[in-house]
Amino acid sequence: MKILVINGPNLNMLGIREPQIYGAQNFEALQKFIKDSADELGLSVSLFQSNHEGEIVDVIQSAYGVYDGIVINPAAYTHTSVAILDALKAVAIPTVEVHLSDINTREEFRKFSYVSMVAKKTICGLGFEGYKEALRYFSFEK
Ligand code: CA2
Repeated sequence: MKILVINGPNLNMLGIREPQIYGAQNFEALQKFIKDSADELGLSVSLFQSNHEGEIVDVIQSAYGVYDGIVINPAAYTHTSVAILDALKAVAIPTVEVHLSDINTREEFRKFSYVSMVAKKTICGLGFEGYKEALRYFSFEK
């Protein structure tokens, strides 16, 4: 199974501020955690991060016919991006949404997610572990 993991804006800044919300580890540590988790679960994984909505749309489009699943943390675009929702609908690749924090217990504006409208599953508030949980959705190893 080939899985594309997409991280949205500012996740590359992890670890520098707000450790009480997002944890103290940096983005490099997150990427290593995702790769190690994929190895353990017998999945092939590609990692992509961008701060730009259009680049995220482009990478979702180019996943068509190439990847079996998408794991996405759209970060702030979660709450605003019809374009990302439409791209996920267009490619119809099974998608699991992840958030490090529990978006349902934070500010009102974070409670709504466009991506949830298409995601098979949404995992919130588990920190790095949430990405492993999302990968598990695609794994036979479980
Ligand atoms: O909890 C999550 O994973 C989020 O997707 C993270 C986003 C936020 O906009 C979403 O509402 C929930 C933020 C990404 C990282 O933001 C940083 C903030 C301060 C320092 C470093 C990163």
